[in-house]
Amino acid sequence: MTAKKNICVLISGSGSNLQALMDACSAGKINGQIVAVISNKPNAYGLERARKAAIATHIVSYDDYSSRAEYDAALSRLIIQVNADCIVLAGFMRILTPGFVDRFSGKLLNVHPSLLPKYKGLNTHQRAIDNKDPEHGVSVHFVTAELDGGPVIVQSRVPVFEYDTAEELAERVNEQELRIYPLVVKWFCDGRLAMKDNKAIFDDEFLPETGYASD
Ligand code: NHR
Ligand code: GAR
Repeated sequence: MTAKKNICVLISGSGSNLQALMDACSAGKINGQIVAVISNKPNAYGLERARKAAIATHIVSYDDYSSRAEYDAALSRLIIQVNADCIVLAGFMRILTPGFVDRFSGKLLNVHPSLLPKYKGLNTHQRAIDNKDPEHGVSVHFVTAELDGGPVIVQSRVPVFEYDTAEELAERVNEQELRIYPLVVKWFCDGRLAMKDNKAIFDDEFLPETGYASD
């Protein structure tokens, strides 16, 4: 068994994905430890969750920096300081600069609430409803400079029902997030995942564009 990987989680909100990761780490399901939780929002509920688990928390607020480059430089310093092997975006709402993304390339993961390449960006649930999509879902992907455009590792699908509200659909998607994100982080910490030529590699094989076939 190799040494535990150091995981740094970036959040902006409630932190349900963070909670699932903390639970999986403390249950020994992931060969890693969460060494820091960073939020851009001082009152994110996820910070409370981390404090309860005695995990170090940091707030890096936009308001304290005059440019995206300076903001990302502060974020980089923290990540280097905690010696992170893996940087997990879990509901983090701030677009990262290409410089930042390049520096940590292959170590940055994100959970995005859509079946990428559909619905990059925000308001994904409402867009799926408005388009009358029969299904929707979630993607875990490597982060690259192209927003929500990095290679997909795993997707999970949910049905969209006729009278769904965006909130109901988000809830259904979130249940899937809490299942697949810890699994992907486990794979990463086991050294089974990598990124090369803008493609995801799992157990030394390139994954298809929709990621690992989990259906
Ligand atoms: N950064 C890069 N370079 N590449 C990605 O793929 C990224 C990223 C940063 C965050 C998460 C993403 C999502 O899963 C993510 C992926 C925020 C926005 C956004 O528009 C878009 C996508 C994502 C996160 N943010 C606004 C901004 O100006 C702020 C919105 C707000 O504060 O509410 O940064 O969906
Ligand atoms: C998750 O549903 C995640 O997919 C989404 O925010 C939620 C965070 O929930 N991410 C984005 O919209 C990124 N732009 P959480 O804070 O409870 O983990």
